[in-house]
Amino acid sequence: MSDHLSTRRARIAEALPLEDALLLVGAGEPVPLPENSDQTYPFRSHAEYYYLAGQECAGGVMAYDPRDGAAEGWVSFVPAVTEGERVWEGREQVPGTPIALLDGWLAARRGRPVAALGGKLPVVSLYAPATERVRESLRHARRPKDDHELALIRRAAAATAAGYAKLRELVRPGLTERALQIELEAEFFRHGASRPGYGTIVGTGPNSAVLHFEPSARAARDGEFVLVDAGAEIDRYMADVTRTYVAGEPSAFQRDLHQVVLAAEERAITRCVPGAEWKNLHLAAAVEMVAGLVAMGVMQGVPETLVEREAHTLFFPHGLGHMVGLGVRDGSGMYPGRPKDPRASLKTLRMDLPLADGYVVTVEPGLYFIPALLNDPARRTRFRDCVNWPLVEQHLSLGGVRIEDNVLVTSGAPEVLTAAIPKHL
Ligand SMILES: [Mn+2]
Repeated sequence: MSDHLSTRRARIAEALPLEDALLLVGAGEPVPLPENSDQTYPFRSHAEYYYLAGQECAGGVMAYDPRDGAAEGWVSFVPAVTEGERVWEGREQVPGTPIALLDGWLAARRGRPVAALGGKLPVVSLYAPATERVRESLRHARRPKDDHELALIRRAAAATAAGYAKLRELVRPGLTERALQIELEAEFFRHGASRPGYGTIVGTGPNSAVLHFEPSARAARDGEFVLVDAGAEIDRYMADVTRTYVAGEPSAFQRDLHQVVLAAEERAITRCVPGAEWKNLHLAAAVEMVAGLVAMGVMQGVPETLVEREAHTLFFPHGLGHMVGLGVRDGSGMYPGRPKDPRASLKTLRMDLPLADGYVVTVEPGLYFIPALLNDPARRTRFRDCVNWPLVEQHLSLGGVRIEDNVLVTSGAPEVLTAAIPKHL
């Protein structure tokens, strides 16, 4: 086993509130396709397992007994490779202890509580009351990225940058969302990606206001926004980047909207320092973007008040960002033990914690003209005085702008891991 894994396991063992409980972390099992063929959905081991095992292994189980010590107490149980897997998939035996020995390992520790994390385990009726607390502690302990993880994220960011460099040259009227996706992903692969980290988003025109849009055969028309949100993945680690372009010549309104989002993004990045509360960064970005919309004549009123009233969610209906790395929502959520903040202005925020050295977060403010929100009669009534509705009517098919970078929090200045990807229109 490599050094970084033993160091990581020992560190995690010290961080978990197991007391005398055993820990089992399952990789999970492949999920068969519904038609009951011999095919499965693409398999990825549960992130909690992958983090500790350092390998993909369907059916694998990491076991830990605190009585055996933080370094020595770990056993990696793996299933035996089958002949079918050797023949059809060219698989080889994953290194580890045969999973047949797991029963004996458990039997020798009978009566001890068991915290079961990761994917579903092949062992039934395991439950320790502390399991949720252990899971929360593991999630929290995984938040600062170690050097091995950072190296992978940097490689993923470099492959992502290569894709965006190619994409930027191609964006023009007449190119379809699918064509842009193909060129972007091909470049990811050429630069070492194992796959795209998540479903690539390419939205032209009104589609750029659909937060998770799947690329279609629609071609960009002259003067339309083209929003691209994609990232390369290498060994399960990924980048998550968004850029918004215009096919052809941008209008003054598009330039202003892009500039408002860009300014908010760059200011939010400078605030990514240890101890900064994520929700405060989110609120500051919301106030700045609302101020920008007021300056553009789209909203009216005092920015802080508009945000307190939740009016920003008409145009900025998501959170400022999330953690990224081993998966596209790696370790996000609440600081351990912290309840959900009830403020209306924070309703769209799913991460609430102070930043710390080694965290990697996305910073991704956006402003969109989303007909499903802006045509809603209840919102039109509630925010009657907050919005220049006739102006909004003119831009209902404009789409939207999002700009997203991945930021490493350090004890010094924040490091933008995706800085090589130009942001201007
Ligand atoms: Mn993204």
